[in-house]
Amino acid sequence: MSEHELHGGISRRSLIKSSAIGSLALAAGGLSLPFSLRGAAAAVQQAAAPHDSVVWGACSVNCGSRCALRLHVRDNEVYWVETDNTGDDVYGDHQVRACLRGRSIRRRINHPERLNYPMKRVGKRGEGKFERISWQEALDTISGDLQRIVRQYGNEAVYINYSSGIVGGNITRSSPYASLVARLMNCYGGYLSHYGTYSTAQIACAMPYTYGSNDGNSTSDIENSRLVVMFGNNPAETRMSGGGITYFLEQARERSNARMIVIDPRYTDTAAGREDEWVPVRPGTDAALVAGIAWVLIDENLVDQPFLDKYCVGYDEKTLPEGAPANGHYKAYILGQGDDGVAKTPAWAARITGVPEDKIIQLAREIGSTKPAYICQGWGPQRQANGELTSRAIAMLAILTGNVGISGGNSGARESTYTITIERMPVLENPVKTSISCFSWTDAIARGPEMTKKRDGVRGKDKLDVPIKFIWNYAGNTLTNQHSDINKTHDILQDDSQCEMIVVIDNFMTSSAKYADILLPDLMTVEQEDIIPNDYAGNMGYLIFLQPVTAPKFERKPIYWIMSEVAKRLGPDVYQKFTEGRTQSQWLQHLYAKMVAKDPQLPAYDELKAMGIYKRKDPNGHFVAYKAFRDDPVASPLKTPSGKIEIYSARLAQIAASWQLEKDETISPLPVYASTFEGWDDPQRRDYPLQLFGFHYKARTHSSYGNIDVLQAACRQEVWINPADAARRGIANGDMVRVFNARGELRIPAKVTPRIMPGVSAMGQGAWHDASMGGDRIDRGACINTLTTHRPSPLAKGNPQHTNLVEIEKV
Ligand SMILES: Nc1nc2c(c(=O)[nH]1)N[C@H]1C(S)=C(S)[C@@H](COP(=O)(O)OP(=O)(O)OC[C@H]3O[C@@H](n4cnc5c(=O)[nH]c(N)nc54)[C@H](O)[C@@H]3O)O[C@H]1N2
Ligand SMILES: Nc1nc2c(c(=O)[nH]1)N[C@H]1C(S)=C(S)[C@@H](COP(=O)(O)OP(=O)(O)OC[C@H]3O[C@@H](n4cnc5c(=O)[nH]c(N)nc54)[C@H](O)[C@@H]3O)O[C@H]1N2
Ligand code: SF4
Ligand SMILES: [Mo]
Repeated sequence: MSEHELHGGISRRSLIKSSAIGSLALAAGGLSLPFSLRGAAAAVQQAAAPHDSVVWGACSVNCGSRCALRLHVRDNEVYWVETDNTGDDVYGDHQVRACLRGRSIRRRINHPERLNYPMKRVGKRGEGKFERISWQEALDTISGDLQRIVRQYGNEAVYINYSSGIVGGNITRSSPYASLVARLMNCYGGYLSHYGTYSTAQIACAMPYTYGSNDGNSTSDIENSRLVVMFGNNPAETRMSGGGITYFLEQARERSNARMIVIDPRYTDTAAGREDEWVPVRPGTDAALVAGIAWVLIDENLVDQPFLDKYCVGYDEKTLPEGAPANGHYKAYILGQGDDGVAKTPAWAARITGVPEDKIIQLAREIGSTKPAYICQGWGPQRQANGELTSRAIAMLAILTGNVGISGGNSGARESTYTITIERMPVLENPVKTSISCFSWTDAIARGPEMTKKRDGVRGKDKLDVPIKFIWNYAGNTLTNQHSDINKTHDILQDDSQCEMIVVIDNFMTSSAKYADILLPDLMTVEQEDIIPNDYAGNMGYLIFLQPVTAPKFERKPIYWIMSEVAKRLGPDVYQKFTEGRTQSQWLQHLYAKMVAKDPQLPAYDELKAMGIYKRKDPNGHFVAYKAFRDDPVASPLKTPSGKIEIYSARLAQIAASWQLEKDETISPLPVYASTFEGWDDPQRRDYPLQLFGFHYKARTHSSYGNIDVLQAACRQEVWINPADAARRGIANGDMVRVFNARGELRIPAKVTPRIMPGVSAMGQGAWHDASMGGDRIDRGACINTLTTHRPSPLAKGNPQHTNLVEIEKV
């Protein structure tokens, strides 16, 4: 069920005034009737009860949105959930309405499988056998082991694993380098940190070589566009909040009448009848498509030559930097006058991408002649093994056509957003300067001291000195479920002579939690006081003031308390430095006071508390990326070494020449197309003929909400396969199939559909891994990371989790 289906049949006006029944029907949209009727009757009864209260909360999982919730509470229980009811229907002052997941949050809060007590592991690590212990014992064990490991191996042996369970506000926040765990470790000598994220490793690393940063125009600016071109971008599913992105796409397009072209191996929910054209492309080949389009743009004189001359480096000979080879410019690469001597004609591109030659020519003519054009990419294309090259290549379309830095145009990156000031709990400085890529921590356990700067991307040092011995895992499921190659990860983690201590702090017994030595039950964000800002929301920013929805239950504790208690055990100076003598609530007031000092327009603390949500429209209209540079490139240069757009990057040339790479890995100063391991042309396709990737799915936010029965029923876990591929294998829609490669096997029903191109398969990522690890290891939960690789991408050393080859057979 897409958000649009969810809102189907109920006008926006009636929603604002809706009673509990109205929004119940809305939340239950797509579910069976008896369920919603029963629920509605109960809601009416309870709504009349005199001692109910409505508490403001927010859904703070990492979906790139952030939604306001109004939680109805009675007898210390959440029994009903509504969403924002303030504001208008007009974008810029709209209601920030929760999606199907946020509306089901009471099922998470009250889930029978929530963690209630501290526990310690009793079986082998990963077996999931635990015994209840006291907080005293849990905290003593953690601090004792931490002290021992720091003494024995140094602070570099302590790692805070990537996690994104709470994209929170001032206090509750799980981002590893911004969380209270990081603050604690920085008070105690520091920790081995990481760079990059599982979300954007490749694009966030690569785009700055071109632009100095990775910015895009705000989606709301589409009202000034004539054409929208989306590469692997599916906001209808990945930005589901009423906060804005999808609606801006809708409303802004209504206003501007812009055509929309969706370039994606799947016919996405974002297309779903809204698109003017769907162009299916083989995963990992967008850069070849761009090169084919560029060839036509050059051949037919459709490039913006004055823009390229004035703002860019390396398009042709004229602006090629000193030291670059004479034929090293982009134009030579496209026309076949570069090193490879291959002209990137539409015929060449068609063979690689699967997009027909005449379609490539038609796309080039349309993109080259319709201005302004909002050319953007989601993060699917960059989550491939050659994603660094792909992300910069897609930006080339915006650059060649001069769409950068203007209203209605875009840089080729994903959307930017307007946000209001937020002052977060300061994490202090990490005394340890060494870092690894967020994806390479399993390597750092297994072969840490072998990892080097030039082969493995170690930063701050030429090589690691010690392996990881202690892991903090707070609000994350990337120990297993969300990290790659679960079977291999299991083998590394199960050996507790390697990593000696794993602390997991979560709300549920997740796949990762099963690998804890000490497992701690955290309060959820809605059970604590905090102020949370919007994530991606177009041109309206907002703050939500959450109040604890119920009193803490069982022995669940807030993270501030947990970390303060560990600090206490590490010494009075650590405790003092960590708390600065403030309680959680005093910290919140202190940080809010700083926000008001920076931004006097903000409401007073108590006023905000009463309002629940505070909204503000972007006073500048829309965000236009690199506008200052476009207006005056001399006064406002980019953050690249030349200050210009670097189509040819001398820094990348230097890295390419000095790093140790494998034969099938490419780093290039130009945004070229390069084939890669496990791509469409890998010889392994003989055994594993289907490309496979895991898209971000409406059923869950990664694994969060993955254990909610109504969501599982509404959005099933299934593998998409084209009818041609299915027929060849005797697979019918709904058949149970095995999906496998050399790394593992999972079981899942098939969705036979022309919505995916032949040769390619896909499933929602984030399903809960469910296998007998001591037995056959077949994953009946259908978590795609049973099949993905630990091998990182060449430049960012990031997660190429969308690059996989598999075979599918009927069970
Ligand atoms: N194959 C494949 N793998 C992927 C991806 C992919 O596309 N394909 N995507 C990657 C991306 S982009 C990301 S961002 C990562 C995300 O990976 P994770 O950051 O691991 O995200 P979640 O799976 O949502 O796990 C969040 C955890 O936080 C917990 N949590 C939620 N709220 C709270 C709270 O209030 N307190 C505490 N203590 N815990 C809480 C949840 O129970 C859950 O265990 O996955 C990556 N993995
Ligand atoms: N409902 C929901 N929303 C989410 C999340 C979630 O788990 N669930 N996760 C959130 C997070 S943390 C993140 S990082 C974002 C992720 O946002 P994205 O990374 O953009 O999401 P994906 O679904 O991985 O990829 C987007 C699209 O790229 C397509 N694609 C895959 N490979 C290629 C390729 O090689 N070329 C082209 N052209 N297209 C390709 C996929 O079919 C998909 O439609 O989403 C956020 N929003
Ligand atoms: S999952 Fe995301 S879009 Fe859905 S309610 Fe939560 S924050 Fe909003
Ligand atoms: Mo992400």
